[in-house]
Amino acid sequence: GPLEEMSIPLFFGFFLLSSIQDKIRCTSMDFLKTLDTLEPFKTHMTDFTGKPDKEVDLEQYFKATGTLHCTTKYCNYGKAEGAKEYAQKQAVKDLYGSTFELALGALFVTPRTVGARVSLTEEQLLLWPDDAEKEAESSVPAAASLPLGSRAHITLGCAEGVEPVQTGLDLLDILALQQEGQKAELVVEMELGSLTYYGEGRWLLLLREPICALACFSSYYK
Ligand code: ACK
Repeated sequence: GPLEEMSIPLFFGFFLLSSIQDKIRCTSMDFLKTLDTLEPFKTHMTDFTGKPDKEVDLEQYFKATGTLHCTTKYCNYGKAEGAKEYAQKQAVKDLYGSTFELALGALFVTPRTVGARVSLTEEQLLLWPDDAEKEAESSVPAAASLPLGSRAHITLGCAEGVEPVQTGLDLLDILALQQEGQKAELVVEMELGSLTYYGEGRWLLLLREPICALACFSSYYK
């Protein structure tokens, strides 16, 4: 009945504890600030501006998107495909409210989004829907051939007019290029790690030291 549908949230996910949210926001800002000053980034600035000789301030370019989290299942209050089944999964019920250590292995930037890649553990993958990658196929054709959990991310910011769902698609797009073995156009060593350019404004920073973030598996209702 309608009451039952009401109890399904907008989405399930890992919600970062507030102290680590601040730390990650700072790291992300530092990264954007540094990226903005790098010659190789400036060379490809038109990916972001669309016009030559125009500068972009990445810190202003991306708008914050609220509380930092890693979505496991977007449910849209039960209207999304597989939402009810997910809410009833044993692992979801058993692990609801538990705290996990998320490993953030990379940061990535595109003209649409900035985000962090999350590398899920075996246990965390129990909470990952089987079709999360396949669902992205219409946007990223190679998505279904990527390993389970490839889409796991934290949205750190979106360009004007871009929805946060885009961040996971941008990540899959970059991982698909990596899998195809497309030679990266460029690699720059930074203090935080090595930065790779994949063309069309797509940059991925592989962190030298992954960021470990405590997060609570829970759900969000607007
Ligand atoms: O940044 P995100 O992972 O992208 O967190 C938000 C959250 O749900 C609330 O909007 C994500 N989201 C929105 N629509 C979808 C969708 N169709 N598939 C997967 N995730 C989605 C969004």
